[in-house]
Amino acid sequence: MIKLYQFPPVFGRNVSPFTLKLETWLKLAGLPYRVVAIRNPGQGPKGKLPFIEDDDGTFVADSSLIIEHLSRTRGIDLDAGLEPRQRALALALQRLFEDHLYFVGVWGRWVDPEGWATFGPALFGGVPAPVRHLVAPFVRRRVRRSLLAQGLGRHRQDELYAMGRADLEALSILLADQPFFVADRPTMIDAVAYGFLANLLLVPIETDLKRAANGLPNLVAWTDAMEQRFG
Ligand SMILES: N[C@@H](CCC(=O)N[C@@H](CS)C(=O)NCC(=O)O)C(=O)O
Repeated sequence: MIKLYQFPPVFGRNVSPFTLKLETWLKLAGLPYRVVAIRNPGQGPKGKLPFIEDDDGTFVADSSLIIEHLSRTRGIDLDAGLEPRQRALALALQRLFEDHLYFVGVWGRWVDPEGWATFGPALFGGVPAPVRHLVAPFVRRRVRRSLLAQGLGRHRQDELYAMGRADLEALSILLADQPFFVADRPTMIDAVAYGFLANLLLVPIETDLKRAANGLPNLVAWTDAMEQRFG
């Protein structure tokens, strides 16, 4: 069976958007898998989670490359039959989620004092006190440095959240009252969208970004409906 390496749950949930995307894709594809919880992404081939170990012992890292690998080796294509325009829209949306909105969400959890006040204790609460006081600020500083290197971490928080809000409003307009983002059935982009929107809306970390998402009723209803089916 496919072994899926990912972080242990926090708040009883999978709080990694990329890993939740992959789990949702696996459920949509009907592929059985076994979760192996690890805390250190450095154990993976690319230093990030998720990664998988396939039945033949092959390790594959990166949610999109894993989906490509599994689609090829299992002969599964969730996007079969999509028109070029639907595929193009799905790709543009995926880039919005993964290469932009993701980093605003990381800021909300790790840098924004309001988000960190809940996320920090939930993440590091199990670590014994003396070590926790060293490890939590160390990891937080590392994440902040990574956001600076990525570039979005150079903005003021109000500027950054305004960008995130614009992403969410665009998503809300594009989804409109459709049941799924680009087709009349769930496709890969819905796994992506659920991975990110569930992590914003259904995780108890309050930030201005989450409040902005909560102001968009169709995104909230869509995420709740996906949670009923795939949560
Ligand atoms: N492009 C990668 C991104 C994976 C990623 O950023 N994973 C995060 C968790 S959501 C991670 O491992 N972060 C830990 C770190 O960077 O040390 C994918 O699609 O899998």
